[in-house]
Amino acid sequence: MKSVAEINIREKVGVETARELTRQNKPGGFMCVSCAWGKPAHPHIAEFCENGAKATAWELTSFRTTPDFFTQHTVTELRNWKDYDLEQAGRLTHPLKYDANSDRYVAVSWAEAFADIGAHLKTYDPTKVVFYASGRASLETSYMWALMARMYGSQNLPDSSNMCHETTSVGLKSAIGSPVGTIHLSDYDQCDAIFYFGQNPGVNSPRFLHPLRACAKRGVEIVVFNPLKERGLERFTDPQNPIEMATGKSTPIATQYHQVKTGGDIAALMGICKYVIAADDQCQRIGAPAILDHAFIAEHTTGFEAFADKVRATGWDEIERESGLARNDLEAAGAVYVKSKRVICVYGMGLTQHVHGIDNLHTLVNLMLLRGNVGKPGAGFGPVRGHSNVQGQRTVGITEKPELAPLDILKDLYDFEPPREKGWDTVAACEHIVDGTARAFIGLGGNLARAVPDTAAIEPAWQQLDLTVSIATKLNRTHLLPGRTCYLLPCLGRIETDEQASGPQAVTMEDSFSRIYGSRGRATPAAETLLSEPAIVAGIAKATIDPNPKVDWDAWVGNYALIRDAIEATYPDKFARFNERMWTPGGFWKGVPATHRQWLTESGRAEFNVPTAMNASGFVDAPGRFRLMTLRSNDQFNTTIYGYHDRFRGIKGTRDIVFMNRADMAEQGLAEHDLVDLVGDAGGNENRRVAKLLVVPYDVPRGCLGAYYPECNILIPVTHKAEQSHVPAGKSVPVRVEKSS
Ligand SMILES: Nc1nc2c(c(=O)[nH]1)N[C@H]1C(S)=C(S)[C@@H](COP(=O)(O)OP(=O)(O)OC[C@H]3O[C@@H](n4cnc5c(=O)[nH]c(N)nc54)[C@H](O)[C@@H]3O)O[C@H]1N2
Ligand SMILES: Nc1nc2c(c(=O)[nH]1)N[C@H]1C(S)=C(S)[C@@H](COP(=O)(O)OP(=O)(O)OC[C@H]3O[C@@H](n4cnc5c(=O)[nH]c(N)nc54)[C@H](O)[C@@H]3O)O[C@H]1N2
Ligand SMILES: [Mo]
Repeated sequence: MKSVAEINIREKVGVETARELTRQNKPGGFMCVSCAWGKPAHPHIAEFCENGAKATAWELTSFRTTPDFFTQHTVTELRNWKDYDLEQAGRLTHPLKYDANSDRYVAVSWAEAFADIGAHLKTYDPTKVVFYASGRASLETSYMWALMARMYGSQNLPDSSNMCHETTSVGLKSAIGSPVGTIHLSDYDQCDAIFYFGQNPGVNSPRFLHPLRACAKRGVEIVVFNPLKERGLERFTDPQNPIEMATGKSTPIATQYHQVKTGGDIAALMGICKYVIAADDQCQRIGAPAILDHAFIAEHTTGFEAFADKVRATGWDEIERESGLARNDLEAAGAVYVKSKRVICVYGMGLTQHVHGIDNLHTLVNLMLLRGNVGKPGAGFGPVRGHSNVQGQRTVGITEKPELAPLDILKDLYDFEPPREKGWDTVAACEHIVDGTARAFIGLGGNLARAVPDTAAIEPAWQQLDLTVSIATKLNRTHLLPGRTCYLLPCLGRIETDEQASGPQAVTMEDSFSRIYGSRGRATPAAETLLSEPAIVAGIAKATIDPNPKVDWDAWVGNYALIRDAIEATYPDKFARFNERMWTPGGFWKGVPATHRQWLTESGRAEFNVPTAMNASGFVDAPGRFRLMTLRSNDQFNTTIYGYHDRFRGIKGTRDIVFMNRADMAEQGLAEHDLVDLVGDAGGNENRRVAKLLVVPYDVPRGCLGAYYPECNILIPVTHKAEQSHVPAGKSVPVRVEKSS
């Protein structure tokens, strides 16, 4: 509460914000612009969390970044500002063009901006243009975005998912045939156990703490695997419960907390599986009831024998070494798994952002398949998604993978020839920006140049692009890397009234549970000069693509219900009666086949996979080489820095820190509050360095370090990415620690 009050005062928000908070995540209200956690049909009186309230205040701030701001500050000067200060300047108000002579952004008219962007785009090979989306824009905008790119001739449609849960999209798809989570919010009312890997709910999805607390009170076993003791997983004081707040009482959450080594989850999971399979072997020998669900395995899966053989052949010494956990502890986790009838597994970036992230997921799937823990109530996969509509953007066609888009339907509906070749994902886009093949970058939200790895190589290359266009609400570092021609186009936020020809508009999005709902903004727009995201996309599209009688961009902008009709026509199975169902309390479900044990895999069955590695980090340990996890503080939303505290981890007033085990500190000759540099240690000519971080002794496993994203992105080679999914491997980056000079 205190933290929310602080930001409300700092942002000088008015009564309007207080009013909007009462509508946050409620049927008929607006859906939070922060994370993608589910919106219950029967919400709490205040169905928002600390960080959701911060996100609302951040959007409804009374500060403005006007053209006058840019007469006072050159772009070169602004490049020395911190991420925090850039966004703190407030909401962007006018369309802007970069003027190289004065090194400033100057106001232009919307018409001029669209015409010039279109004129440029027409001169490029479309396959050399990047259309990035950051996961927040609505389904309506996202559908138009993907259609625009394809009509123009580009399948380069990376989105933030490429840095995030793409490992889920690839790993779950190959193993169970559905690329997304399989549970409903209501499954948390029915599970007996939760296995919880590498996700930080207290910070990144705080409304999850309510169902977690309810589970804890019900006696559900919550078994956590995380190198750090995250406060939200240890205990929860409910800010909406007056007794808990007044007495400081809290509910313990985790029943077991295993501080796995960063990148050690494959080994930990193998250990649990080893216990479970050994217990089943033993039951078979003595004729006791089986522990594995052999009927499920026989009917629904393939590859069990090979996996079981691998598990039996893997020794406890290897498992202990690679996971950093003791056999006893893993057996205790295995015992919970064995006695639980309905298990949910939850995970986040701690599993996806590793070189062997796919093996992380596959081994997790293996564990769940052993006892048929998918496709029944109270059991299944609960990946916690990031941006509020990141999953939905993929659902409506923002993807670089041609096989995931209904290209033939688009061709029929709109009478054009969609590109068929694979486009660039985020890492490929970065590589092509660095090697000079990319000509232009068009960004729908986000702060890509700051969110990606290898920022020192990216930044100069970015400015060599022929055209850079960003659609944004606030100024960020990506905007300060202008290409030869550069536009910054300010848009309405989701919480604001969006008035169009047919009246005020609503939009839709999809959450982590594949549920889709409407969202209506009512706050006064930050400036009268702003356009909505659909209007900006239409403006660029009309200036770039030859008129097509089948696509009436203006009609769509005038009435978003028509865009939803188009989405329904393109995806009739998922979006039947879209306009009618969008106001269903709790959302309508798009359908996930694995939930009904329908496996859309190559074999038509759920697949056991033998992991290809035991260490997910993708590099070998060596003396002095650490595994760095890049982390989010409690005071940030990705590259948006709300402040310099990380309350739950005891950090105040700075982000320039590194968490380190005391024994490692001693070995490195370091004392508390020494300053150190982190230096890339991926081999070769390493000159990646982050200087002068304060060493904070912390309860992390030996050999592991924690420090903040995005400041540490400079340390991650662009080639250090997950196999297959290409998610940058930000959770185990090889680094050395040097005393600062
Ligand atoms: N307030 C707020 N909310 C957010 C965001 C935000 O920045 N701020 N970001 C949004 C986005 S886009 C996303 S994707 C999500 C991200 O939410 P999370 O998935 O929670 O992501 P992180 O905070 O990066 O890291 C998650 C956890 O992984 C643990 N971890 C690191 N390495 C390993 C490992 O090898 N094994 C295991 N088991 N654990 C490990 C870390 O200790 C940390 O607790 O949150 C979304 N919500
Ligand atoms: N090292 C490391 N790197 C990481 C991660 C990590 O854990 N470690 N996490 C990765 C993950 S999971 C993700 S999702 C990416 C995030 O990467 P991005 O999604 O690219 O970055 P954000 O910081 O979320 O984008 C913030 C900007 O979005 C704009 N914005 C905000 N609201 C709106 C809106 O309504 N409309 C529009 N058009 N713009 C808006 C604002 O201008 C703001 O400055 O970073 C990835 N990078
Ligand atoms: Mo994300």
